[in-house]
Amino acid sequence: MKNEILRLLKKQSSGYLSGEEISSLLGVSRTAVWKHIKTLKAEGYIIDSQTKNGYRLIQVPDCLYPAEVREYLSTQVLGRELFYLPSVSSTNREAREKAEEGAEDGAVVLAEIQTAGRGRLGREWYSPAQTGLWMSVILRPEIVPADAPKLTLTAAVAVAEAVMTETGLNPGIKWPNDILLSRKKVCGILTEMKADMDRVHYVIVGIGLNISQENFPEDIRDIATSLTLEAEKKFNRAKIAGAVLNSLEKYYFKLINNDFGAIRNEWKRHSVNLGHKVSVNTLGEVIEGIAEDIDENGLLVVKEIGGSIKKITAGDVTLR
Ligand code: BTX
Repeated sequence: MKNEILRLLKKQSSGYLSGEEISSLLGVSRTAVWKHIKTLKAEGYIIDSQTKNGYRLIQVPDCLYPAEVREYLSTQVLGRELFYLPSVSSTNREAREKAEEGAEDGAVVLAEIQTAGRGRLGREWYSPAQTGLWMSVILRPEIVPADAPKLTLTAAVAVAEAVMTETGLNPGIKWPNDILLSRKKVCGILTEMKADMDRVHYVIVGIGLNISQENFPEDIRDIATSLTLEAEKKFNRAKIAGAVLNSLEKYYFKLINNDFGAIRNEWKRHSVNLGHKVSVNTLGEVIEGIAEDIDENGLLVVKEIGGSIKKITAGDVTLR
């Protein structure tokens, strides 16, 4: 009911809507309308109430409330189930719990702040309040575990496309999981999965996108950036969340319909690695050479100085 009232107020935002009109349109009492308006105000919606004219929505809060994100969603599967948390340790951790409890394919966990946001290999992900998109998507694709890394590349392409359409900026992708603007990291992706040898139970795709930070802590100041810093303007975070999910669904459907080729082409278009000298730190080994390609399984193909070809599943790439 609260969301229905919000929808009416948004439709009528150029003028006032009386409590009586709302109550007859929705078939609830005026007291119920008043109570829901009170809740909306407590959630940060600025609503002017006048005894004579009724209610008028003045401003929507910069929050990732499901009702706000849904306004921008045109998906069939992603975001059917949306879990919103004002604060969480890590949306990936929360998503894992939800997946264990049976959350469906495409369920999404969103938070305003993460108190223990995670990067790969136990690294930290800085996730301050109401400035970024801290989101995890639960996917249940019918793929073999060896194909799961493709999902990281799929998500990277999806985020790059959404950033491009929403901001006009031109992001680059650094294999496997960084989205860069001005050579600085604007987004990281953490893909985790639960699988048997021959079957994936679920994959959690965690996306951390810096949207409106105006500065960063000293230790990452030189390597991190946000959409606001790059474009010098503010963005509606719920709109960005919707755009990322729309784009992720588009490419996820390509992946499960065996069209990784299309994703790979897009990935290559955004790549900042290919054709360049790289140094790749894989667990226990450093490989140096030219990043030649990503193969049909999403592995990075590096031609070493001596000419031998190495295919890399996971690692950290430094551009030389
Ligand atoms: P990564 O291991 O590739 O990158 C982590 C490194 O990035 C850190 O060691 C630090 O140097 C740098 N860093 C930390 N925070 C930021 C930031 N906000 N912006 C730019 N650089 C930063 C990347 O791991 C994967 C990150 C995934 C984050 C999402 S948020 C939603 C979901 N929940 C969760 O706990 N993690 C994912």
